[in-house]
Amino acid sequence: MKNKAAQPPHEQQPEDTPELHRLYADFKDNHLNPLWTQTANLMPPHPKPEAVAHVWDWEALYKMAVRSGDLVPVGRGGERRAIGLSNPGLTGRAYISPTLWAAVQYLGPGENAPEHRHTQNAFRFVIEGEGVWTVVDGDPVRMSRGDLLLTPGWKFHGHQNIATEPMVWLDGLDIPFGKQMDIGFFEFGPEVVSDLSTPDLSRAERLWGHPSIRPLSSLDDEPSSPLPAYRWVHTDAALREQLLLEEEGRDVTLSKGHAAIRFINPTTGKDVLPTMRCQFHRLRSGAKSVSARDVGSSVLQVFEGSGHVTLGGKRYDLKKGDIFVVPSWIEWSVEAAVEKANPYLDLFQFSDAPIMEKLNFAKSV
Ligand code: 1HN
Repeated sequence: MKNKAAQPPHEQQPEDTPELHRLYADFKDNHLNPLWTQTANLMPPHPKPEAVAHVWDWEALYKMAVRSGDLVPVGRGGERRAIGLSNPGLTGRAYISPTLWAAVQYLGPGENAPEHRHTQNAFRFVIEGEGVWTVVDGDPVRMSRGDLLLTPGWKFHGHQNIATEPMVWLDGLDIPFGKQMDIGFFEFGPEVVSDLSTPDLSRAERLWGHPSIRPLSSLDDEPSSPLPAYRWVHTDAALREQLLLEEEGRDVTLSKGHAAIRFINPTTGKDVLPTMRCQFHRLRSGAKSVSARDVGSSVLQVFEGSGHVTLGGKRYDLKKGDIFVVPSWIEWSVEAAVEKANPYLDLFQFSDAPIMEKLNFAKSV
């Protein structure tokens, strides 16, 4: 290799000769690929994601979900009427980031999504509507506005809508990560959900849904939360009280006017799922979050209110239901609009932070 001292090391390349061409052709024929032609790409000085920042408009998503409801049956084979959000930088794949899958799922009145199970972890977040029960390992779990519902890996799950209205919600899964790692197993369950009852609370919530209390019959740590539903009444109260305490002069918020919570697995105090972190943010009218930059990717959905997000220096308007992705190492912050109708900007967030932390790749500034 010629040593051109004036160039940075990663730009040093060999002299272009016929022998070199023959060597490269032999590499190709023998399924080899030399590092020196792609060092800068494989090892950039900081993360340079292929995924790009992007905002999806809820109104447009909702209308297309309704059209899918008219045209596409839900049942065995396709399994779910879920429309994946495809990052414009990850073309051809329904991946919102290299690790995360986000979709809007539509279930019409009276419809039933058959039971199945897979290794991949999943959750649902309900932006509006009611009348759907998701049956997780035989336990019917009510889905209502503002609720976070968990479907940890390998638990059977199906959904039924008993209402006269359709319901649309956000699905989050670790599908891209699982696909890259080749970890996936999948099995069909019953075509109709195994328990058609519609209790207000699932059995697992009756067992696990009491603040900081656990049953003595289950003292072992579990990798995923045994609590299948995190109810809006609790989320809302936790956020409201943070802001009230702040008003009373207590230093309990992330920054002025920015309340935030993490949903946790009651057996460990850690994240609800092994691969995904779920959090919720509330910004008081006019408040702005501290600018953040993290290794790993995040997806957020506006639950209520409006404002804007600054992603990599570009400003995007946000209104109810809009979904945006924050790729790795992209600087971002959100700001709540000053509007009469809504005193807050409420945002649901999920990320791959548990993966980054477990593998010791997490980094934030
Ligand atoms: C799945 O099981 C659901 O259960 C939603 O609602 C989306 C995307 C890919 C693979 C499985 C669900 C999914 C999924």
